[in-house]
Parts: sequence; C-alpha cells; structure tokens
Amino acid sequence: MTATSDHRAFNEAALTTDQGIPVADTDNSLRAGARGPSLLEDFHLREKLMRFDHERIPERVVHARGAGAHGVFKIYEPLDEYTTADFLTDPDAETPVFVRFSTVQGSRGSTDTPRDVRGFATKFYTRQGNFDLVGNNMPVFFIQDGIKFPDLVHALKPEPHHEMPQAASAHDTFWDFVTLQPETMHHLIWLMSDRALPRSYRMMQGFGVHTFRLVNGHGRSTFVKFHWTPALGTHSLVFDEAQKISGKDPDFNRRDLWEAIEAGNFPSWELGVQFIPSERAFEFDDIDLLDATKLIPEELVPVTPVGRLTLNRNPDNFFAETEQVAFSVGNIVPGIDFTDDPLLQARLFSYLDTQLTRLGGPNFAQLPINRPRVPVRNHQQDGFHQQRVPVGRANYSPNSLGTQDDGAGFTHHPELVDGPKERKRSVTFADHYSQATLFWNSMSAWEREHIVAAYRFELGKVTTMAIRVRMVEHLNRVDHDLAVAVAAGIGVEEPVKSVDNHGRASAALSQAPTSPGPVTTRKVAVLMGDGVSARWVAGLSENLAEHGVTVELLGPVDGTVDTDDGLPMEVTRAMSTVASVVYDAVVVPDGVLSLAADGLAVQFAAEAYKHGKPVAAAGTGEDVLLRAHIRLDAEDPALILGDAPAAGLLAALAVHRNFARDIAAIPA
Ligand code: HDE
Repeated sequence: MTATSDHRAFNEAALTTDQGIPVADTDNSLRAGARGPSLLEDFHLREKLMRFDHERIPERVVHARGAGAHGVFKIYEPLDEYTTADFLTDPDAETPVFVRFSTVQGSRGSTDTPRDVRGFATKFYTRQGNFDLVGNNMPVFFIQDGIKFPDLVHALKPEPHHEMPQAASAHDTFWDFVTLQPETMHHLIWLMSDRALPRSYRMMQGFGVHTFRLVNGHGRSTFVKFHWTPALGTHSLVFDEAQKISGKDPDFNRRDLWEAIEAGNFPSWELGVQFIPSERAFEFDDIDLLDATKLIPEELVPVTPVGRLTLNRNPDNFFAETEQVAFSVGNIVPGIDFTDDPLLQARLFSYLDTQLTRLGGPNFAQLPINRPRVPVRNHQQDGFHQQRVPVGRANYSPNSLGTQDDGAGFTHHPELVDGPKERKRSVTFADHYSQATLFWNSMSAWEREHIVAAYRFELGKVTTMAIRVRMVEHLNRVDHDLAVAVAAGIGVEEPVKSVDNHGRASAALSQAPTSPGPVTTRKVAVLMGDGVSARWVAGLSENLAEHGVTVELLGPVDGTVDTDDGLPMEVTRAMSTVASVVYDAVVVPDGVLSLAADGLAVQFAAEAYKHGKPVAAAGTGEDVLLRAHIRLDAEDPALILGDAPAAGLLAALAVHRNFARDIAAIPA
C-alpha cells in the first residue's frame, strides 16, 4: 500500500470534524489531568456540542407530525386535450415524487392516530420543474377565505394559557370558533366521521380540495378537482381503538408505511380528475367552484382515472428529507393554473413565507429534497445557506455580458378579471349546511353511529354549555335526527325541527365497502401457548401468507411454546408487548388451555371483537371468546369458529370490519 492510499483508507474509516480533521477519540474531552478541568482548546468538544445545540428547527405551524416516502407517478393516457404539462402528456414519463402524509393539530412528537385531518402532499419532480399537490384526506376545508386560517388554527391548537390538549380537537376553543363560523359545518362532519381515523396512510384517499385549472395547447382552460384513490381501499380505525393505539404505538401509521415499503409492498394510489369545462362552471346551482367548503358530487361530475402513484422507497434520513421537504401550492408547472378560490389564493403566500422561518432563509429550494431535477437558472443570489457558486459577472437582466435564454416558459391563463376592491364574500358562498346534510345522508347506519358518538365525545369535553347548545342548533339545520341524537348524549335539550332534510346522497362519500377489497399486508394475531396445535397454526399461517396477510404468533413470553406434537414452536413476540389494536384480526387456536385464564388473551379477543374485527377460534379457543362475553351463536360473518378459519378470515378481512355486531356488553 502506498502512503497516499494508506492515508485515504484511514480517512474513509475514521470520524472527522466538520473541517475534515480526523478525530482520534470522541469519548473523552480534553482535560488537564484525568480528573482535572476541561480545556477550552478542545475544538472537537466545542464543535460537537455546538452542532448538537442547534439540531432543532421550528416545526411546521400545522401538519408538524408526518411521514414521507419516495416514489414514481405515471399517467395512463396522454392528457393533451386538457393540458400541456409534460408529466401529464408524455406516456413514457416516469415522474419521481416525494409524498408526505401528516396530522394537523399535534406537535412533531405527538401521536399518529388522533381524530384529525390528514395531509397528503405530493411533490412531482417533473421535467418542467416541481409541481406540488398539497392536499388533504378530506375533499373540503373548514373555511372559505384564507384570512380566517390563523383564527381556525389558533382555536384548534392547544389552548394558549396551558397548552392543552395535544393532538385533539375536543376542547372549548375549537368548538367555540366553529360554532361561530358556520362555514365549518361541512368539514366538521367529515372530521367527526371515521375519515379522521385512517387505518393506514396506505388506505386513505387524498384530495386537492380547491378547484384548479388545466390549460391545453390552445389556451383552453378546464376546471379540475384532483382525487387520490388508494389501491388497498379506504379504511379507518374506530375511535376507541385509535385512542388506545396512541399509547401502544404512537408511530402506528408511520411504522405501517415504512414497513410496507421495506417489505416491497409498495402502496399505490390512482390519480383521478373531475373535469369541469369552463362553460359548466355555473351549472351547479348550489355549488360555487371557488368555495373550498364544497365538493362536486361524483354523480354530477364523474372522476376520470388518469394515472398511478407508487411509493417504493423509504427516505434515507428523516430530517434531511421528510422534515426539510418544503411544499408550496405555488409550485406549479406550465399547463396547470390556479383559480380565484380565496383560500387557495391565501395559501399561495403562506407556503413560501413559512419556509423562511422553518428552514432558515431563502435558499431552501437548494436542499436535496426540494431541488428540482432540472437545471435552475436565474439571477437570484446570496442569502443564508447559499450552496450554489454562480459564475460570471452578469447577475442582472437584461445583460449583454453573459448568456440568457428566455425560452417558452410558464404563462398565466389570461383570465379576464373585473370588479371593485371590497372585503366581501360572494352570495354563492352562503350555503353552509346542505353538503353536510349530503354527507350525513350518504352514510351507512354504522357510520352514522360513529359520527354521533364522535360529536358526543368531543362536545362532552366542552365545558361551556352555551357552545354545546350552539352546536346542536347547527346540527339541527344539517339533520334533525342527528341533532336529537347528539343532544341526548351531551345534556342539551332536544331541538325543535326547523328545516327539512333535502334527501340527496352521494354513494362515493361512504366508506362502507360495496365489494370485497384486497387483504394484502393486513395483520393477524394468533394467540399462542403450550399445547397449541402445531399443524393447525402452521396451516393457517401458510394459507394467510399466500394471500399476502402477515401472521404474528404471540406467546406468553418471547421464545418458544410447546406444541401438541411435542416440538417447540417459535413465537413472533410476547403478547404483553403489543395489543389487539395494532392488528386487523385475532385468532385463538385449539389446545391452549392457559389462554382462557389469561386476562390479556381475553382482552385481546374482547377488544378485537368490540372494534368489529374478524375474530376466529377453534376448540378450546372458544372458551376465550366466552370469557370475553362474545356470543358464539351470533349471526356474524366475521366471527369464524371451527377448524378451518382461513377462508372465513380472508373474506372478513376483505370487507375490513363487521360493524353490525351488538357490542354494547363487550368489556373493552
Ligand atoms: Fe396548509 N399549511 N394552509 N392546507 N397544509 C401548511 O406549510 C395554510 C390548507 C396542507 O407535508 C404550512 O410548510 C394556509 C388546505 C398540508 O409539509 C403553512 C391555509 C389544505 C400541509 C400552511 C391552509 C392544506 C400544509 C405549514 C389557508 C388542503 C403539510 C408548514 C389559506 C388542501 C405539507 C408548511 C407538508 C402545511 C398554510 C389551508 C394542506 C403554514 C394559510 C385547504 C398537507 O404554510
């Protein structure tokens, strides 16, 4: 080995300071004698502590907690009829993307499963620069005008005097604000539905919320609404389960996304578009396309599938990528354009602005995760954290001393605008209730029960009675029966019917499955113990695994259990380290006599049953269900008894849950 290669080998292996100086010892600071004072000249200690002291950046003011992944987007068919955007017209383009999912209310270190809206933000690194679709998992928003956003968020966030509650909307200030701002009523009912408790980011829809426009090569503009539809179906947790998961595994959704991608089960979503030709813009009597508190029912404008998003790579580093990614609604490419939606217009300012504080200066677009995958050329310069080294002397335009090439760039759609300057809402924004009614009418019986329970829970935490009363008055304008049911749970007098329900519904708003969906990556817990039938468990595991279902064998402790054929069988983990709430189904096999006397096993079965999950038992396993107060003679396709539960379990998992159960007496 030469002296040079010797030197390089040393450098590659060794730690260095930020200045590249090799570090000999990172465990002991420099001292005057082993028990003596530390020396100021210890440059390694000083640098190490200085860097540590400055590791934190401000968290996002909303959507602070999130998880991200890399992937690709590809269209099915070119959309030239509607747009010139390269990534939507080139059938061969595989556009790299980075997606960040998030909760809204809680801090960065809060839990994944509060009742909350979820963010669904996608950065497309297109060949014409970055396009960000910064959406949510609900198609509407609380407010119509961005000037109300600080008020909404102040009311939603932990209350300012004692900073409670964390990751929750069940408190006075939130309900005080929303009951005084009736435009929130539609989004509120979505928030009280199971949509606010996604089972997985992989099983969640996404929406662009606002009306955007696509502009084609002839300058023709079409209004559009963007929809993401998950390949695994749209599924939710129930509230009790979500609350328990917050303690058992606060990283539940983040872990689920990470593990699926690590295992090669790449989640995917179909991008769908509602196309609304400009001529039709005023065709929908009670819906103004510029009002973000309204959706366009799919019965009026169907969703056309246009492409597929697949997430296939976890970030290498959470901070560098997921934390530093800077989305902006204003990142838009030729062929796509904005509308005059006043919520959207306010967002165009806010996203650019917020990064200055969060990422410490104007050069955040140079961070690797934010960098476009195309060359960046302009005369913007300097500022904190500049990474580029511009060459040449011409940093202005026009110039004759450098090169400059103004190609065919982004042109704004030349929409004609005219009107007096005024602080005024359009009268077409005035209806705040009829789409909340539409949502309520579209729900199945169990979805309605969950909504009523959610209003009762949230309002039950509100200490100011006048706020509860106000909310019941609003609900009475959504649907009288809903108002009566909520009032009865929160000590408010039954309201007098004031308006008739319009009776319209939209099937796409319900999450009740109309047909069986995929079961891939669902997780089944098998409760284990000495005496278990080895063949039975192995057969079931094999059968489920063939369908992509993950089976975990939960032992009384880590290690092995003794099976009926005398051989030890390894378990996945100890039952006490998990809980039923982190599984999709629970199985109690035959032969394990100890389980019926094990409170934890009984709780596993009871809780899973209470949450509507498939529960299977064979032989002595049925004793565990009896102890859990589960009626074995109940008509219940998701209660699977007998020796061959695989087919029943798969069928029950394919429709997610059975909420038709009578669970009132189940202690969980
Ligand atoms: Fe945001 N929003 N927002 N928002 N939003 C932010 O941007 C804001 C709104 C959404 O994973 C912030 O970089 C205003 C609607 C997502 O990094 C901030 C208004 C929708 C994310 C901001 C809205 C969203 C954010 C905080 C009303 C659904 C997370 C940090 C005018 C269509 C993106 C940041 C990520 C984040 C402002 C309303 C979705 C402060 C002013 C409507 C998914 O800029």
